[in-house]
Amino acid sequence: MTMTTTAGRLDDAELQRHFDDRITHDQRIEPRDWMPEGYRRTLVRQIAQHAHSEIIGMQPEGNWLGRAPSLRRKAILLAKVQDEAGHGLYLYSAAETLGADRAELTDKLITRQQKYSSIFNYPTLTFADIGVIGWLVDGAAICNQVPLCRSSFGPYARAMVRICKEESFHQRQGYELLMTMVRGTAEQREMVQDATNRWWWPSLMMFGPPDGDSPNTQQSMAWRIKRHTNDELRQRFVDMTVPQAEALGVTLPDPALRWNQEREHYDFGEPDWSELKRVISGDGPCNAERLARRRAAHEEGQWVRDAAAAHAAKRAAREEVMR
Ligand code: BYC
Repeated sequence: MTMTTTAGRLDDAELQRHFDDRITHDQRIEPRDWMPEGYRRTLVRQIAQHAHSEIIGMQPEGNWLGRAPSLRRKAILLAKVQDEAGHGLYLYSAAETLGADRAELTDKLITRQQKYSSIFNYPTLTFADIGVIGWLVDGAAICNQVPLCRSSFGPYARAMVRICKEESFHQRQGYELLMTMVRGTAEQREMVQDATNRWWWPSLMMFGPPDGDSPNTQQSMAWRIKRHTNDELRQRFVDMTVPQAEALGVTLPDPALRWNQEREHYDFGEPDWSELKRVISGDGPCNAERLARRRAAHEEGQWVRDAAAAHAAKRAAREEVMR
């Protein structure tokens, strides 16, 4: 492939050199810049998965919107779920700047050709789950996503800045809800502990497989799409979360968890990686339910898409007549 610039025609090797140089100097790659096909594919894969996760992520929390214990809690939860819809939309837009088509991405999600985060395949059994999702799931999301604000692809990095600001409100609302519950009755404290027990390991799995089993990390780090490996971010999350658990007075369900003076990090146990594989491959507790719901919502929205297309066609025809 060649590309014509003001300086003349550049061949593939020169384009690649120019791209590598920009990555090395931490300059952003923008949609109209030349980029290797693998870089584009990797970004579409990661951004689409991320967008799908935000959209599917509305379901476990949406489950509690009609049963929130007070108007205040309902308003907070509603705002959070709406933010997630917004995050999905920014991210689909970022994927579109790479030439992806949003309708196709949705189709790939509902036909299981693309993934979404494993974490959203677990059920939300009590209202304490809403607090624990904010604390642990959004806490993990922040750890993972703050470095993505420095990702090498401009539209993705810029979308992440706004998303991270909202994620930090999500994390705070979860922690505040849990603080309120642990100051309540013994039964409420038990609910918080039970939810923590169920969400801890799936939250650690959000960061992906261990580095040795992560086929994409090395190349994504070289392209500066990812800034840290899965294990580095998982460690950062554990270090950040243990003192928060202590402040809440809950126990994290890992007997191996202890401060390692030499490493100056917490040691922790090994998540059940076979469970992550199962959940990613479609066999988690709620995979079928989540996808069926998404598929139904997509089908129910068909008339809106048809109406918008008909309106656009009418307008175009009217403009044609006026010309
Ligand atoms: N779940 O080589 P690896 C949120 C897949 S939204 C499912 O390490 P990579 C929130 C991986 O895709 C949360 N799949 O991959 C929303 C790959 O498969 P493919 C989502 C997983 O991309 C609402 C294969 O396993 N966050 O926080 O280098 C409410 C090998 O993995 C998972 C993002 O999407 C998993 N947990 O690293 C509240 C952040 N882990 O694609 C909260 C952006 C791995 O080769 N994404 N896989 O078929 C990332 O940072 C990276 O894509 C990952 C994986 C760290 C997730």
